Amino acid sequence: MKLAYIGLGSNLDGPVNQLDAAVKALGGLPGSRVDAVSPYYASPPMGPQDQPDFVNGAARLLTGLAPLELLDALQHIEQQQGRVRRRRWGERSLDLDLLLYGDCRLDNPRLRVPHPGLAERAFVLRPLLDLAPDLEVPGFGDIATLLSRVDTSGLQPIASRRGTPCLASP
Ligand code: 5RY
Ligand code: CA
Ligand code: CA
Repeated sequence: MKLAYIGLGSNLDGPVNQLDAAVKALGGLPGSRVDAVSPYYASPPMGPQDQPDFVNGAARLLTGLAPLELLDALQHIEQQQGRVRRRRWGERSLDLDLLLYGDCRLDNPRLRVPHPGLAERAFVLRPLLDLAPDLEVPGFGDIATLLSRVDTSGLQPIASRRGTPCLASP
């Protein structure tokens, strides 16, 4: 079993509900359980600005799935929740990113782990810090240092999911 961190994002079709539904779906994956879910944060879009603000969070999954099996499963959940591709870096109902997989580094044509954008994105780093304040990101360093280097001023905690990470019941 490995601990995987999944980035959750949405800016269409009820973002908070999209993230909640995705967490439920993650818990239903074979050989997997959701170990913790971060608070959610709203932030302005990075990349194209002419789209709604995003809601982002992260989930920690204890899983027996291999990285590419997990990627397939994440893409399946995105499709189940109606994701349609409109444009590069554009709006989407659900985006699930495999951010970290144990202490693994992977460089595969379909999958790079740690997620290549992770170190520049406050909306990824902040939920990771909430879940694991002592986290070491393989090849990048510790999570608190990474977060200290990015601008977090655009992040707004979502009232219904503020505070400490929610630990899953056994
Ligand atoms: C930059 C470019 C493209 C950052 C930059 C993307 C999200 C990026 C987003 C999200 C928020 C995208 C990828 N420089 N903005 N933009 N949340 N995804 N706030 O999940 F992330 S497209
Ligand atoms: Ca993605
Ligand atoms: Ca993403």
